Order: sequence, then C-alpha cells, then structure tokens
Amino acid sequence: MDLLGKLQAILGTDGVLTEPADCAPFLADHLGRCQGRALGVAQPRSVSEVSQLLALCDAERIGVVPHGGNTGYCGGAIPDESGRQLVVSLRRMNRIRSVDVGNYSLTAEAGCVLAQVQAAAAEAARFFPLSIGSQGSCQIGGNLSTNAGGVNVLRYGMMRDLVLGLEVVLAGGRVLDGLSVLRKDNTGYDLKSLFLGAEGTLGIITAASLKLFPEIRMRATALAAVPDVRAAVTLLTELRAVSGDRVSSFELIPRVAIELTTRHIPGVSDPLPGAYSWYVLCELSSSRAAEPLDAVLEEALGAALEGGTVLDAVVVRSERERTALWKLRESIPPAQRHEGASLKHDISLPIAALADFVERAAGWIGAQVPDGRLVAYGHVGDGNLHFNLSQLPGTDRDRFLARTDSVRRGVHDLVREFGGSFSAEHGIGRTKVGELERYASPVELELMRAVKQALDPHDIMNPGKVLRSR
Ligand code: 2HG
Ligand code: ZN
Repeated sequence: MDLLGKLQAILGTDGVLTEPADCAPFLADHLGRCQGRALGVAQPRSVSEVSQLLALCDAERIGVVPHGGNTGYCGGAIPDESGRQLVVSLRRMNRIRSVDVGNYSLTAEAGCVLAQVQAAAAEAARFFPLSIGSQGSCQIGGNLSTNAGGVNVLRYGMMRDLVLGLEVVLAGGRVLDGLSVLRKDNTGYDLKSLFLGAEGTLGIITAASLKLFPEIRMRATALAAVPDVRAAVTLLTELRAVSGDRVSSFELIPRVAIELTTRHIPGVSDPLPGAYSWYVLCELSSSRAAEPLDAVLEEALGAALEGGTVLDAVVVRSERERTALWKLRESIPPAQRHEGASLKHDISLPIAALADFVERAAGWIGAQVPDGRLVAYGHVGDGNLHFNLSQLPGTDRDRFLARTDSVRRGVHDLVREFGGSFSAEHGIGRTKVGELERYASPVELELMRAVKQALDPHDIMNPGKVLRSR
C-alpha cells in the first residue's frame, strides 16, 4: 500500500487533504513570510488516530508538522520546501471534554479555538484568562505549544502557568496520558513542562486540563498619556500598590500606533484631545462586583497627574468605550500591515531596564533605518515589547526588508546587553532558529538537543523548528 493508502486506512478517505487548493491554507503563514510544500494535510479525529499516525510516520521517517489556527509569528506551523513532510491539523479534535466547576478546571482538546475555551469557562461562571488578539481563530494546541502570552500575563501568567495536565502523543505513537487536574503533584520530573513551548518538536499535544479562575465581575479601564517609558513603569508600580494588585493589563502604546490605527482601521478614533509620545492602556479587574475600581483608578491617575507621571487620561464610562480602547490596542498589528512591510522583534527585558533600552535602541534605529519608523508597543507590565519597525510610506519595500537580518542583529545584541530575551512570547519556529543558536548558552543548547534526541530519535517531529535538523 502506498503512503496515502496507509494514511487513509487510519484517518478515513476524508481525513487526508491532498488537493492543492485544500492544502494551500496550511502551507503559508498569515504574515506572508513563510511558505512550504507538503505530502498532504492529515486531519485526525481522536488521540488514537494521532497515535497510529505518528507510529506510521516514525516508521516511514516522514516529518510531521502540527498545525493549529495558523496565527503564529515564527513559521512554526508551516512545512519546509521539500514536499516530504505531512501537516497534521488538530482542528477536528475540538471538544471541551469536561468542566469541573469546583476544581476550577476544564479539559479541552487541542483543536478548540481559544474563544471557545473562554466561552465554556464563562458558561460555568468561571474565567479562563489567556487573551490574545487572535483568540477567535488560534487553537489551544498552538497556545500550549508556543506558550502563548497576551494581555493578561501580568496577573495570571503565560499559558505554561495555566496548565494542570497534558495528553501528548509521542513520535512512534506512545500516548503520555497526563491529564491530571491536581494542583499538587511532586512525582519526579515535570514532564508536561517539556511540551509547553516546544512547538510540536517533541510530540503532539492532543488535550490539556487548564486552570480556571473566578469570573470577572468588575473592571475599570483607562488610557493614560505618559511622558516616557520610565513614567509608564512608575505608573504601573504605583497602580499595583494602591489597587491591592488588581492590575490585570498594562499595555504600552506609542503615538505612532494611534496614528496608524486611526488612519487604517475603520471605527478607531483618538481617545484624547491632545497628542502625546506615549500612552498606557491599563485595566483593573476583580471577581467582586462591589469593588470600587473606577474610584481607585481615578484617584491613582489623579495623583499621577499631579506628580507629572501622567499628562492626561480618560477612564471609560461604558462597555462600548472599553471595547473601543481595546480595539485600538488590538488593531496595532493589522494597522502596521496596512502601512507596508515591518520588521518585528518580540523582546523582553527586566522591567527596570526598559526605559534605558528603548532610548538606546530608538537612537540606533533612527541612525540605521532612515526609511523605517519605530512602532514599539506591547505588554510593558511583563517587560515584553513588540519592538517593531514600519516601513515609511513611499519607501522601497525590498530595500527596507533587505535590512531584516542586520537590524535584528543590532536589536537582539542590545537586548542581550540589557539582560533580556530575543523571544518573549512568539517562540522560535523556523525564523529564529539561528537566533537561539546565537543567544542560548552551550549548556542550554546541549540539553535541548539531548531532550530532542531522547524523545524524537528519528527527527520526525516538526523537523527544523526550534533546533536545526540533524
Ligand atoms: C500583540 O501583542 C501580538 O499584538 C502581535 O503579540 C505583535 O504583531 C506583533 O508584532
Ligand atoms: Zn503580544
């Protein structure tokens, strides 16, 4: 039997896509930066089918590329150019298996869309805190495999912090059945941790038990103009203290992002009458409906206005105004796309070093990239900036993009000098393999390669992602 026949015997005839038009959406990323070819797209329906699939691919030495909602930034879900790899879409494994209200937990299959998990939690009067711009299409398997971050990390942590247990299929087909819902379980190595952020290079996550929290019953949201990044950090420190640590989001927005979103995204308007260099979108939240968060926020912003940490601010008065502020924030990436090409750097720094870093790096960018402008924004509460550059209107796209590597080197070297990371929340995928080799220590790389060799000796699991293929 040929390979297609064997795959169909496991997955059924409709379980494997081979028509070019059907496969096309799985072979290119949403940024238009990564493109590949594949034998086809497998669409398993159960953990047993994934297990049989990985046994077959291991025996036949077929590289397997797990694929979720295709919203990643580093090409981790796109096959290489060889045409010898098989994409495995988890989209048919999209059941919420159970919700345990008393244990504040839920078990979801990898193909569940993040918004579906949030909705299942809300139906049970619980809260699942992972929140990212792509939540209407990204899948839990991808969130787990990239250790996704987003806008609530400050309070609840990244995806890794939200996991109680995992079900994973290993190369060769063995199933690691670790769907524990225990909060305490000190029984040897933390195996699940290996697969979180591994981008499918060690196995395919098929389901996860996730932590839930009390539902949010009160929120206060504001946009505050601040003189500089240092003031933004000071404001966060103060807000955390005076609010009893109720700050759940704290996002930095530069003036240029307000200009780009109001220009390119219908329905986005400038929230403040004046123009300022920097803004923060901050949100306090609580599960206590009676908590006076608006008053706390207004008082804190008032004091900051007097002290000069804040220059102007607006506290939202309705859900509609809140949605408008968040729309502005979430529209920055699409607005950057409308503006032309961009160079992206997903970096994190010790929060105390952020202001000095931005000053040094902005100076360097100004001198090195006259045809680009800095659009540095993001999760400043986590020390995570999307230190992006947008091509200036009217400049040559190819010439701008030709600088990708040299600008990346300059920015990432500076990040290292300041004690930061060149990949905060978007992972390594295939586009940052060289960066990992440059910035990880020899011991770290040796351990990563040893883990890969132990779990995937034939290098069939997402080959060439995170680590270079052997
Ligand atoms: C965000 O925070 C995303 O909006 C995307 O992580 C960042 O486009 C980007 O660089
Ligand atoms: Zn982000």
